[in-house]
Amino acid sequence: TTRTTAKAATTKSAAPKPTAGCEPCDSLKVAFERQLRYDLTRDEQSEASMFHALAIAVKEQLLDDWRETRKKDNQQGKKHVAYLSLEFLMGRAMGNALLNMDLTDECRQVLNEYAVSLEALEQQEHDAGLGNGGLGRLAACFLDSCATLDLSVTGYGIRYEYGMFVQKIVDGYQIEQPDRWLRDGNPWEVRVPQHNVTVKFFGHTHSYVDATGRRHMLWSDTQDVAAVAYDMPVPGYRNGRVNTLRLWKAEATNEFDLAEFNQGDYTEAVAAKNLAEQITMVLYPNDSSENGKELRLRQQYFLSSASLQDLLRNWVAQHGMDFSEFAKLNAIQLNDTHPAIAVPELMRLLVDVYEMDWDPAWAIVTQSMAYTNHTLLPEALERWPVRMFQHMLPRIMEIIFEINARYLDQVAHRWPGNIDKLRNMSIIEEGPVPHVRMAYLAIVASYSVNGVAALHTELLMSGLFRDFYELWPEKFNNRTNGVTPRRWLAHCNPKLASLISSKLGDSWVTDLSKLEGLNKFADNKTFGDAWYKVKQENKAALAKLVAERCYVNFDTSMMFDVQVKRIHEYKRQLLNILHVIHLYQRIINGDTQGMQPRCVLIGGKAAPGYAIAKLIIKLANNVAHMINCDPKVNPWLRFAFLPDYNVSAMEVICPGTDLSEQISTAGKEASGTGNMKFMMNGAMTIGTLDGANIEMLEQVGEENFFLFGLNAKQVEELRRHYRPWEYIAASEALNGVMTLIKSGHFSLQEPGIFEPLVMAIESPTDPWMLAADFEAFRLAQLDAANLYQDRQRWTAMSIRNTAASGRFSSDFTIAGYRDHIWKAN
Ligand code: B1N
Repeated sequence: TTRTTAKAATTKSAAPKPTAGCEPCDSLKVAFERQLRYDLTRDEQSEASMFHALAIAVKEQLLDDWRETRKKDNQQGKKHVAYLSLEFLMGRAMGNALLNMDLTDECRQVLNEYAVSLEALEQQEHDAGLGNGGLGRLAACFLDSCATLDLSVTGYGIRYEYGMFVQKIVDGYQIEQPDRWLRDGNPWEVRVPQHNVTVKFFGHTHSYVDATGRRHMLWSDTQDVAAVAYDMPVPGYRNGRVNTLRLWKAEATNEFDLAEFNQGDYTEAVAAKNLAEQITMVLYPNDSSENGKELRLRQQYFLSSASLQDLLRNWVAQHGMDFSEFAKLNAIQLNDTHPAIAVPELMRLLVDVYEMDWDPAWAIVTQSMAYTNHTLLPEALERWPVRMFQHMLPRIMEIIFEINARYLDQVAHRWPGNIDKLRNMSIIEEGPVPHVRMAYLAIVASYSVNGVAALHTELLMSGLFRDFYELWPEKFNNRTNGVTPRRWLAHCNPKLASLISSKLGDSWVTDLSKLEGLNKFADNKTFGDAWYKVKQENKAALAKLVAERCYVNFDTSMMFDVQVKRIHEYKRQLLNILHVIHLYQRIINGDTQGMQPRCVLIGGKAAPGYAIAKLIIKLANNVAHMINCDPKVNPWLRFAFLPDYNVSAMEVICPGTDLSEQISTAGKEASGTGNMKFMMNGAMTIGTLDGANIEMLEQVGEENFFLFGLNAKQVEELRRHYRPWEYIAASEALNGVMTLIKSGHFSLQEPGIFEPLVMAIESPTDPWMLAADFEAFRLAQLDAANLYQDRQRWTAMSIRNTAASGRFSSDFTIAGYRDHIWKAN
C-alpha cells in the first residue's frame, strides 16, 4: 500500500536545491546514508537507528528554509506572535514533516534499498507527549496552521524530561509509568546555548533613588536558574516557511547555591543542581483541573520569564531600546492562565530592567497580551496563595498589587460606591488565605479575551466573566477551535485523502472548505462503495491495534463505536459504559431482534489523583472482561479499553471509527477537538449540545448527527430539583443496568468496589446528570444502530460529515486569530 496523499498534481524533483552562497546540501539519500554510516552509537541494521538517521537527514533538508525564515522575519516589518503554553502535544514529527516538505515519495525510494517500510520507521519515534489533552494538542495544531498560513509565530514551551505518563492496565486498574521520551535522544531538536537566559527565584526586594530622583527596584539574593533553549522546527505545508517551537530546559547556573560553595561543600553544591533541574523534569498530568503545587508555579514563571527575556533581547538587538513600536510588531498569546504570570513579568522587565515608566510599560503590556480561556470548570481556575507568591517571587507579587490597585480605581470609577464589585472583581481574593486570581490578572492585562467555541464564549460572557464583559465588552471574542487537516486527514488517512483528491484535486489540504465538493458524490453508488471500502480498510488497521494492545478481536463487519479522550466525569465515559451494560443485558435476555452488532472502544488517561476517574477505568475493564469472555455475547457485542491513548493512537483510531461519542454534560466541554477529527474522517457523531458539537451539527445538519440530551440551559434548570431515582425508576433499561452493577456482577473478585459510582449516579447533586440523559442516549444509540444497517445511507451520511468538516480546520481558526486578535500580516 502506498501512503501517497494529496500530491498527484504537484511535481517534485529529487535533486537537492541550490541555496545562495553555499553548495547544494546533500540529498535526503546522501544525508541518510552518511548519518547511518557515521553514527557509531547505533547498530546500523536496526529500525531504531534507521529512524534516527532518517530524522536527522530530514531535519538537514529543512535547515536552509529555517535559517531563511528567521532572517526574513527579522528584516521585514512582519508582526511576530509568541504563543506561550505550558503544553505542546506534538506527537510524532516524521510523517508530518515529510508530508509538509513533500518528501514522502523520495523517502520511500531511499528506504526501498534497505527493505524497510517508512511506516515501520515511523513507529520507532517516541511521541512528544508534552501535554495532557485538547489544550496541548490545540497548541500543536495551531503551530502547523500558523506556519502554513505563513505567519511568524514562535511556540514557547517547556522541554519536559518526562511527558504525559505512560498508562498501563494491571488487573483492570490504571498504573502510571514515567514517559522517558528522550531516552534515545531527540533527533529533531537543536540545543541553542547562545540563547540562554537566567530566571530568578526567591530573594528579596529593595529600592533606591538615584541622583536624578528616579526610584529603582532591586531584586537580589535570588536563586538563579539557567533556561537553555531547545528548538524544534515547524515546517509549513510546502511553502518554505519553517517556524520554531522553542522549549526551555532548566539547568543550574554557576551561582546556584553559591553559599554552599563558599562553605567548601563543593560536592553538595554540585549535587544541588538537581533542585534547579527539577523545574522542567515532569509535566503535571491534570487535565482540566488545577495543580496547586509550588513546583507548578515555578514552571509557569520559568517559561514566562525565559520567553519574554528572549523576546525583549531579540527586540533590542533589532530596534535598540526604543519600545514604542513593540506592541505594533508583537502579540503574546496566553494559552489559558498557565502562563498568565507573563503579565507582571513583562512589567518587571520593562520597568526594572529596561527602566521604563509604569504607564508606557503598562500600555505595551495591554496592547500585546491576549488570553484564551479553555474551561468553565471551577476546579480548573488557577488561584495561587499570595504567601507562596511573596516567598518565591517577591518582586512579581509587588507588581501584581500595583496592577490591582490601579485597575480597582477603574472599577470604582465605573461602579461608584459598589464595594461588592470591588471585592468580586479584585485580582486578589481576600479571606483567611488570600489568593491571586490568575484569570482576572489575564483579563485585566489583555486586549483580547477569547473562548474556544460559540457556546463556551457565550457562557463566559454571561457567567464566569460577566462583570468583566460589562466593563470591557470590546475585549471579548470567540474563536472556535480547529484541527490541522495535514495531520488529521492527509497524513493519518492517506486512503481517504487520495479518494477525496481523485474527485476534488488536492487543494483541500490548505483550503478545507473545498471538501463541500464531496456532497455532490454523497449519493453516488460507485463513490460510496469506494468510500466504504476505505473505511473498512481503516477499521482493519484499528482492529489490529486493538488486538495487539487489548487482546480483543474487533470484527470489521460490526459497527465501531469509539470514545477516546481524557477520563473525566463531565465527559461521561460512565454513561457510555452504562449503555454497553444495557446492550449486554439485552443480549443475555435474548432480546437481539434487529440488533446491530457493535465493537465499543474506550480509551483515555485518568489524572493519577482522580479516584473516581480511575474507578471508571476499572469498571470499563471489568465489564469488557465479562462481555468478551461470553461466547453468547460475542457475535453482538465486543468491548475494549485501549491502554495508553495518545496522539499516535488517535492517528489510527479516527480513520477507523464509525460512531464518535461526544456525550459530555451540556455546558461543560468548552469545545472539544477530537469530535472534529472524527468528523473529518467520516465518522457519525452521537452527541450532546455542548462545545463545538453545536457548530458541527449546524454545519452537517440534524439529519446527519445523532443528537440527544439536555441542553446547557436545561441542565442548569434541572440542577435545582434533580431527582435521579425518578429517571431510574422510569427507565426499565437504566433500572436493569443499575441493579446489575449493584448485584456485584462486575466485581465478583472485589465486592462493592463500584459503590462510589452507583452513589454518584443516584445522588441529587450529581452535576453530570447521567440518569437524566440515559433514555435519550439509549434512543439515539438505537437510531444509530438502525441506520448503520442501511449501508448506503450510512455511507452517504459519512461522506456528508467529511464534506461539512471544512470549517473545523485550524487554518480557519488561525485566520480568525490573525485577523481579529493578532492583526498580523
Ligand atoms: O481545552 C481544549 C478544549 O477543546 C476542551 O474542551 C477543554 O476541556 C480543554 C488545566 C486544562 N481546558 N482546560 C484544560 C488542561 C491542563 C490543565 O493543567 C486545564 N484543557 C482544556 C482546547 O481548547
